[in-house]
Amino acid sequence: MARMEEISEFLQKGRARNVKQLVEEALNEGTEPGVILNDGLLSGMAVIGEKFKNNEVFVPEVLIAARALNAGLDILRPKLAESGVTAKGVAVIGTVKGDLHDIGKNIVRIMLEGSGITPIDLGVDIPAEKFVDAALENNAQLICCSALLTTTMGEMRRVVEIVKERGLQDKIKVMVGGAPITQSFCDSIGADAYAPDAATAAEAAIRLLESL
Ligand code: B1M
Repeated sequence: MARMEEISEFLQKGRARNVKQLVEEALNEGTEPGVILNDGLLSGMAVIGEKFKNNEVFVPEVLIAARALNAGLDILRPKLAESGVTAKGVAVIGTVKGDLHDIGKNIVRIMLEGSGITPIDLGVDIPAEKFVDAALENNAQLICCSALLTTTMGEMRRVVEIVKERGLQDKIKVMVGGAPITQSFCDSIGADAYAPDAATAAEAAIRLLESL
């Protein structure tokens, strides 16, 4: 257990090399990959997520912790696949059509991955149809749309409409976020969840997956 705490601590400090080494050592000692994932890597990322939400750490610290998370995940991924540990779900994520802002979207993606969800990152300037097509192609249960411009947030309405037009609303949930987005905008377009920040987005994503 001390080893898991060490992994969590080093991840929070963004010490990628130490995280990688400790994950290798834990595997060599026979620790289950799922335990390393949940009690080491994801528990460390959860602490960062909570601190980010409370303004105790900022974007650079999150990105550095994410690099350490990825260093550990690189070692763990093949072992997780072998041991049958499955992700909590799959989410396609992107910034909507006409919008090139991706810093916040990238942090949300990191937090989703840090919560055990597999993110499929579509990038920026993504038309509504592409979100839905990509969700179907990747068997995703969640579509995550980010927008930073008041002029582009309308594209999110179109995503929700297409999900409904194709009768997918019981299989695919839509979450929206980004600086101009509010809960009342989310309600007005009929999206399933709004989150004001990346840590809340990861919590909301888990709740949406559990609701399916
Ligand atoms: Co732009 N820009 N920008 N910009 N830019 C804003 C958004 C703006 C508010 C600045 C201003 O005028 N004060 C303004 C929008 C005004 C409006 O629409 N009301 C603006 C504008 C006007 C523009 C251009 C039109 C400027 C121009 O060319 N005349 C242009 C548009 C280009 C385009 O997209 N088509 C433009 C361009 C750019 C840059 C390329 C220079 C750069 C983007 C670089 C990049 O992203 N790779 C840029 C930047 C950096 C900003 C500001 C300064 C910072 C945005 C940011 O990254 N914040 C921004 C001003 C501001 O917000 N203070 C501004 C940090 C990031 C961590 O926060 O993205 O909010 P944020 O994400 C948060 C939450 O919102 C939430 O979680 C994140 C982490 O907690 N969240 C989600 C985000 N997505 C979520 C999804 C979820 C849930 C939560 O669920 C799915």
